[in-house]
Amino acid sequence: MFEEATGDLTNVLYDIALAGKIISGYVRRAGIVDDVLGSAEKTNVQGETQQKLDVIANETIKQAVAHTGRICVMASEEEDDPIPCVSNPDGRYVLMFDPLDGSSNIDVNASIGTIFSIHKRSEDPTATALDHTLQPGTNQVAAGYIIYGSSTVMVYTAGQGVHGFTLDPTIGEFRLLNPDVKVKPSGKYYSVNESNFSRWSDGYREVVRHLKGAVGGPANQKNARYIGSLVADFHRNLLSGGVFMYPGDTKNPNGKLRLQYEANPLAFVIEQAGGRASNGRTRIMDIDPTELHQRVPLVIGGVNDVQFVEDMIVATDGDG
Ligand code: P6P
Repeated sequence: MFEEATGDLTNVLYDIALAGKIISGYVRRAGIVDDVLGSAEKTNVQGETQQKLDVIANETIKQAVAHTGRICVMASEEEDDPIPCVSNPDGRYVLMFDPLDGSSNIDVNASIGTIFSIHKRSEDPTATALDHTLQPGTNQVAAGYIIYGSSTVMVYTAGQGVHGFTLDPTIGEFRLLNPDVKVKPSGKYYSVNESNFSRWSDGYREVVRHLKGAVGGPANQKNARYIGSLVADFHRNLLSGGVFMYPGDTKNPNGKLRLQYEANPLAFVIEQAGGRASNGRTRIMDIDPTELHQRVPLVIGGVNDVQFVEDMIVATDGDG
């Protein structure tokens, strides 16, 4: 199933796939069985209200990998600090994840997803649990996501292309139905929350004016699609072509999305699919992280679409 990965890494991906099957089961039963929908009445480190499925997904992934001996440290969007896997502090890999991205869409039955990023442990013998997680995206050995939509699909890369597996519920296995996925250099969609327009830089405003055909005529015009669930917006653009943006703005200069377990894993996937990911100026995977939950502006999609956005930002806002 994961022929490009080798050794323990293959098994880590199987561990994540198992967690994905379990989470998929909960998502599919949400609303039918009690204690799955609605708020968990708790707030996470991001200051966001946790949904019950956030907590279920987070615990499911932790339980799937904590005692395998393959992971030395885990880090989750739902956890304040990195979690050392005490069962085997010498585990070769580090797993960072957003257990259920887009959870505000759970109760309205819109697609949601799990995003994961895998690094090798730091070679520094004095590395702390946090040190193992603060590695740049270029150090990732594998990354991907599981989207719980009309079907459950796992998309991953281990550095040899991007491969899509669809969960076949009749056999309870992920089947390779979409090998070697490539993103169009320029696609038909643009995805951004335009309600933030008034807080954007002039550069992002000019980009969106072109993408909606308000200036520049039909040359750069695209269809607007924004689900408000990163994994769903990304997956559509990966398969159909397009560009997703979550800019920084006057209220949130670094935007909303997190570098280590949202932007970096999707950046690895899009680059392996022939696309590009930046913060509007700098390649996402080249950014040296300073905090586990740090946020980063994100422009991600086909290489020509992302280049168009970057060129417009520099031309309008200057070299920054
Ligand atoms: P906004 C979901 O909460 C999420 O983290 C991403 O999945 C999504 O792309 C983004 O936030 C949506 O944020 O501010 O547009 O509602």
